[in-house]
Amino acid sequence: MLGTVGLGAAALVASPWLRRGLEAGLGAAADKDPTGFTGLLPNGGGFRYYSVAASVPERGPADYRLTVDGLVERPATYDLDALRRMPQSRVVRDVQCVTGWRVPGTPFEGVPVARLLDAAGVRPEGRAIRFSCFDGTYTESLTLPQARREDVMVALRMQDRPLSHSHGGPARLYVAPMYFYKSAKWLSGITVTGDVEPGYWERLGYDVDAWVGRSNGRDDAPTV
Ligand SMILES: Nc1nc2c(c(=O)[nH]1)N[C@H]1C(S)=C(S)[C@@H](COP(=O)(O)O)O[C@H]1N2
Ligand SMILES: [Mo]
Repeated sequence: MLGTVGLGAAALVASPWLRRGLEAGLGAAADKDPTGFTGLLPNGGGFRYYSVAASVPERGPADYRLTVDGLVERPATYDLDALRRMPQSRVVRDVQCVTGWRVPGTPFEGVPVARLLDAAGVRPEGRAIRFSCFDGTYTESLTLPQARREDVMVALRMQDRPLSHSHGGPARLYVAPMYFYKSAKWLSGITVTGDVEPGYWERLGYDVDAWVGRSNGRDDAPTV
């Protein structure tokens, strides 16, 4: 298996798109890693803390809300209790950041995005999803078939604990088969759209279809 540093360096050399993204990211935040790395989490078990927003308000059971809207029959707003009452699924995979670091065998639990889309009733013209965040800045996107995968969820728990604020709690998107930048933290909105609208890092050159091992200039075997 390639070392994580080697993976990052290979991608940097291989992909002009990625290089452009890195340069743009560096311009936007010269004191940070290009994907928003601001420091190792204490006791983070290998996780790094990423946020492109300087500060993010804390939200909990009293004031957290997730809206599902856009091209749907029945727009809805969920609070944390409502999400917790829905059937939860559990996925255990390696977390893989596009810059190379990895956290093996990490359990995530939450509500599959497919369940929320079914509840809302996607209209025939709905083809993609835009995810938004209460940090006010970050966005992500998936095609409808990607969002409907069983390993794509609104995660409420990670490593058998409620998701902490620094990891995007109380609820983040978790897209198991893709690089971790797809897993938008502090999730506040799921909007069904007609076309894919590239997310925050994707406008800076990262791949929209961010399959682990098969995107961003990599052709190594998938790790999931
Ligand atoms: N809202 C938001 N979500 C985000 C990011 C971010 O900056 N803001 N960074 C992404 C990137 S690049 C990674 S690697 C992971 C990091 O998650 P962690 O902070 O829980 O380790 O979050 C992803 N989701
Ligand atoms: Mo990342």
